[in-house]
Amino acid sequence: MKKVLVTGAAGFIGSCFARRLFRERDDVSIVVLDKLTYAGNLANLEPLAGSPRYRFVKGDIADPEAVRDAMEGCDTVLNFAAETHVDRSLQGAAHFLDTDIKGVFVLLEEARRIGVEKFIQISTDEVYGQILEGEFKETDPLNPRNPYSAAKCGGDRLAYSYWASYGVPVIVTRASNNYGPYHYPEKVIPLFITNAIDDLPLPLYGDGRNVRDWLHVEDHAAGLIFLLEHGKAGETYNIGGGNEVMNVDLTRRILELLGKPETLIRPVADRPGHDRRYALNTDKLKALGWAPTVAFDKGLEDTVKWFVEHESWWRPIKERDPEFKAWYAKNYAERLAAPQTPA
Ligand code: NAD
Ligand code: TDX
Repeated sequence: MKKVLVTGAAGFIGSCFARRLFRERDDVSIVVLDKLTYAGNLANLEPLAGSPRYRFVKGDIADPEAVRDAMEGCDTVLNFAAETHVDRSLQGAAHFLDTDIKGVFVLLEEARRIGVEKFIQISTDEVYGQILEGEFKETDPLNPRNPYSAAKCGGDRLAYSYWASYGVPVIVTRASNNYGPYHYPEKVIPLFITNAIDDLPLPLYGDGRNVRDWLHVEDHAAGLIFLLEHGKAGETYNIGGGNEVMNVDLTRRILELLGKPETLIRPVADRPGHDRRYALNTDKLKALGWAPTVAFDKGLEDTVKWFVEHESWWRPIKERDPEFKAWYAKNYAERLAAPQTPA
């Protein structure tokens, strides 16, 4: 039986991956290593709970002892664990450096020591920086523009260096913006859906014309499972949805799906260094035989429906978690008190 270590699997994408792998492969056992930061939620892993094919280890990927315990006997590692929110990194990057760089180092050292068969480092399209026209290819230069993406870039290249220097069988993946169920409500889609449900303002940064390329989280998870079998060590793969949407259009679609008025849109002060546009070329992955399947309109409709039907998942975070409330006040109070001209 294969034994796979999935770090950060109490979060949004890692939990989707773990649930999917667990569902699809009964010859695989899964060890989860997660620190349970504000973004980690064991409810996301409920379908695995109690199974003999699942073990949960609460711990930090930057802690060698926790990593040694969790990785014992594993042949495959997927590292999802990260500090992931750009806005938080702009207000303090220390945790980002600890987890997104040092944590990757600790995992790589242990993977090298025990000799794993595959190590997938989940990187991000943000390491390329912004692109105003065209699409980023895997061979393009990296030019991250905020502390989050700079830290992820460090982890991305450190992982590659363990392949180039020591032959650790590392694969790096760079995905575009994910969306779907269990998305922590600090990110734009879940924040705007849940605010709209409650008739709260939707704080749209700047002129609202920034573009993101949306990838359904189930497509991301499926792409990673595909790469477990077909990915080649030492290679980097872009995983994009091919769904470019301007933020203001995304916001309007969410309001339309919920039957809420556009007057809820509140243009607010921009994110500093706000990347204008991301777009990924995914020919390399397509040539291997894999492409995403979820059409954005359908994916967004289903995601809105999921949040409408799962208030019991997000209300405790938004209404009772003091950490979330403090973050919301810190990032939005001033912005919402001084709205900008409508987009
Ligand atoms: P998330 O914020 O929802 O979850 C992160 C998880 O990592 C949480 O469970 C948290 O408890 C855990 N964690 C954080 N620090 C840790 C540490 N030091 N040790 C152990 N566990 C720790 O994140 P997500 O959106 O699911 O992103 C997962 C990965 O995918 C990240 O590496 C992120 O950079 C990458 N990524 C995300 C997106 C996106 O759109 N969300 C796109 C491309 C790449
Ligand atoms: O309140 C908001 N208002 C707003 O206009 C928030 C939270 C965001 N935005 C804008 C900023 C971006 O242009 O929406 C867009 C998406 O923002 P986020 O959801 O914060 O995602 P982004 O910054 O694009 O980064 C995401 O994709 C790449 C993930 O959070 C990263 O972890 C991933 O690497």
